[in-house]
Amino acid sequence: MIKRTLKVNGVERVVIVENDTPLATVLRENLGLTSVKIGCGTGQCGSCSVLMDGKVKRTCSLKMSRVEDFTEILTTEGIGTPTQMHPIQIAWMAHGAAQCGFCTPGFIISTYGLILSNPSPTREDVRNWFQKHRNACRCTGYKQLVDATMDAAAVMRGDMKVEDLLFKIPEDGRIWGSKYPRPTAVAKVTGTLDYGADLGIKMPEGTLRCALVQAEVSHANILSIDTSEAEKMEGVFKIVTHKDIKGKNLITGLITFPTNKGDGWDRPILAEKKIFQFGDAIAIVCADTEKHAKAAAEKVVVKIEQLPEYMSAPAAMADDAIEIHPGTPNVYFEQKVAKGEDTAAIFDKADAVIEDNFYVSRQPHMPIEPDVGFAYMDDDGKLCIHSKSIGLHLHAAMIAPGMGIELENLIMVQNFAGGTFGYKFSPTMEALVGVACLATGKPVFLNYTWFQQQTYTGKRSPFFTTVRLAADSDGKLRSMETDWICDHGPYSEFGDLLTLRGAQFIGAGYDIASIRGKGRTVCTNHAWGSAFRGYGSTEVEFASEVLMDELAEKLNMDPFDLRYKNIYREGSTTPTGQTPEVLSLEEIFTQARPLYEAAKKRVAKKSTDTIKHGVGLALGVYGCGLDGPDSAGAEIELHADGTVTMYACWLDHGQGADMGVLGTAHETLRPLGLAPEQIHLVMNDTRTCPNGGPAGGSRSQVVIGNAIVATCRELLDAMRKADGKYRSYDEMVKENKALRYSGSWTSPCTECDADGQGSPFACYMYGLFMMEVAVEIATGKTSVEKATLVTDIGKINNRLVVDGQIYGGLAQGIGIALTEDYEDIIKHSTMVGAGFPYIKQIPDDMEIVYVETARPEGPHGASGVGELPLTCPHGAVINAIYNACGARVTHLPARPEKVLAAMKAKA
Ligand code: MCN
Ligand code: FES
Ligand code: FES
Repeated sequence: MIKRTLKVNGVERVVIVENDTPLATVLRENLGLTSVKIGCGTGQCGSCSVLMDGKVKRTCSLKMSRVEDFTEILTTEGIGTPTQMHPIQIAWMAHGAAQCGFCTPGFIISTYGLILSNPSPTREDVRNWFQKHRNACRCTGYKQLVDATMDAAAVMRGDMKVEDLLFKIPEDGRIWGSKYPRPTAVAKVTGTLDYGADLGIKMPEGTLRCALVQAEVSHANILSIDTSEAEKMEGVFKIVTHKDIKGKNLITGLITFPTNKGDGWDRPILAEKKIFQFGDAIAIVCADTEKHAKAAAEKVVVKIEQLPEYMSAPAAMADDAIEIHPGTPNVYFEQKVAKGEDTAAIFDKADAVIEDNFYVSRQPHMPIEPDVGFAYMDDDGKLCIHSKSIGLHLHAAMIAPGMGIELENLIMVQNFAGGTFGYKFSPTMEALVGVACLATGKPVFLNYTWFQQQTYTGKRSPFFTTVRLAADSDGKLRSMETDWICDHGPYSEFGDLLTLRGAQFIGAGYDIASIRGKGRTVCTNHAWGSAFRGYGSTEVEFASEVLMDELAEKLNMDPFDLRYKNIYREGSTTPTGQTPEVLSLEEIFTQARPLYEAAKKRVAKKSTDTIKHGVGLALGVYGCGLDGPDSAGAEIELHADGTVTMYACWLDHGQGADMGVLGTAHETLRPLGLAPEQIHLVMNDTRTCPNGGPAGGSRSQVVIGNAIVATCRELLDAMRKADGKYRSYDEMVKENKALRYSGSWTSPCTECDADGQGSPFACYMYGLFMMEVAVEIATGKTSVEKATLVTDIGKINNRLVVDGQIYGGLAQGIGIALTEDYEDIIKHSTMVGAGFPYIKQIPDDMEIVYVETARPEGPHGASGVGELPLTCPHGAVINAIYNACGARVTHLPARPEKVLAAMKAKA
């Protein structure tokens, strides 16, 4: 134990702590300064940054023994408060720089340190600073952070007025389509928003801290689990194993297609007989402190019989591979696509045929915030689980039978989430904390380390895709043949749905009358496949978009012209035979053409013998919704002061669900003339909010948005008088009118059939990506210098949000193209090891052009946006590399050695 006196945010504070406790933990747990976030925990993300004696320092691995007495420490709480914000915080809000907000306090402190040392930084100075201090952000693509820093510095120098950064409501009162800052922005920029780990440490006394006993191999039979030594360890309350679970001890994917050879009940909550992947949870140690829980977890002895580990689809498909789930073949689902005439005769007669095979890798989601959650029994005897879930009602149904609890006795709540990017479409720890709470009868709290986040949550499922295209000599596409394999890891949940995406999105955006193909879902022992932004489109559009460039070369056409010739026009249908809901690709290409011509000139001018520059294109299309009829509900209540409350489950990864609800409701309720702050939000709690469905498939703005419109209209209809004016609250009460209304919406869609044909989505998102790259000839090292997206996401609800969605998605596209992977379980278990893109890997020069075509089925004309920017940006990067240096990389990521090898192969 040591005593330290620290000068924290201007006040002397005494702490008595263990000398190996990290400063971050002391600031959070002893001093309650939870703006200091623990992300990676190993010095790689900057979310725990504070100023120490004026210098930016990461505190997660700084032991208290190394912190001197009277060190001056400044945290975000000490910079500004919600009622008195600092210009940096105001600038962060004005630029929409806090999405999930988890990295925000660390960035704000870092920015403060920068401006202290350099009051007039250039954009490059800012970028260098964030790079040097390892300030990592997974949501924003960094551009808005630099914009915010530049404005904050200008205000601090006196070159700009702080008022210029404050949002002003326009005269017509409309916030739809504006840059209104999201409702959670103030709490995010002041570090006062409580995430799961912040709530966890503030749980009542007696809350048990959990540590997992996890598999250290990827495939094995379990022979025995011995907890006897561990049970004797200090502070241990109980060690929960499969024996303590009252239910089926399985998580189900719920919806399994009828032709799926598995039944979907294949993921144990706690492993009993088999280990299916590295990290599988075997036991949960519940103890008084996290330290005690972890120490005891080390003492649990698990005896295993090692089985062959099938770490990729081809390995699991080999003739001699054993069934990973005995009784279910490793290839457990097939999806065909058959559109129009048979392809064989067309290919025989085609002027040009091109074929290639492609691999899109096991991209890790890498939110800065590791997975976290807790559970308790409430006073009504219901089990309440709080987590990062982006599908509360869905997850409740997936885990309740496994835990052995009736659905009506389970309440699910979403904590504010520090990014998920789709991994939380699958339940992760919900059932673990649930069974631990049921088995101990105590509140329990489980906080993953970043290593656990990386090794034991779902990943993007790698796809092996072969595409053949047949075209006329003038470039008109005639036919397409496809074959795709989805490596879905050991757990089947949604694997069939993901495989269907191959039928829906290979070749999307182009009018191809004849298509034949087949996809397969394969069980392997690598990380289980969970949703990842772009879900299927990222995996397969890469193949068709790179092949389009190969075809253009064969036909001696410009890749832009080849694409333009084939885009959806009057009479076109999608690969599933659906008529596109709007025809905006023509306009997108028209707007993109001059930008492309300018880019071609730019790269030609810049190329030298040692660094070659190139420009590449790729078309991205994705649907908004769950396949077929997709529904959501919402509720609204009118209050005595004339304000209203919207109740909605629009789950927030960090994308801006709060803004989504507010913007959509405010626009619909405009006849009432409410100010935005007169619309209160109650969100993301199954006890208080109706089922809005999961926040996947970029569906919320469209599907929940429409439910919100319907709900608000119910209220408006009830309030409207014969003369067209609206009743006050008092008049409503006097006339005995209800004060609470609900509404819902279901998309007018049909699911795809066995041939992959149908009209699965009411609204689509469209975009043409253009990437400009520089490739070092000696090393193959590629950097993206400019990213452009010309896009149609329908009418825009909030400009800060959609800009941020797009910059952030583009950054993840650059990541998957060049560096990101989770293949080597150990090497890729850290942010740096897995190729996390820091600011210098992402260009500051990002340009977005919006073509806002109103969607007939979209609320106020909006479509979705979330996944569009990650449909095919990587295709454009890869095409740009080829344009620069002739290296054709078809298997991602295009790390330098791969680019170099491709250059050599070409030579
Ligand atoms: N929006 C808008 N105007 C439009 C369309 C959308 O202003 N025309 C806004 C919406 O109000 C919402 C946001 O854009 O705030 C995204 O809307 P939408 O595309 O409907 O997507 P969801 O709200 O359903 O969000 C999910 C989507 C998905 S599937 C993933 S994965 C994802 C994403 O959004 N993960 C994210 N964006 C993310 N952003 C962050 N910061 N973190 C994640 O984990
Ligand atoms: Fe400290 Fe990541 S650098 S939590
Ligand atoms: Fe930076 Fe989410 S806003 S990590």
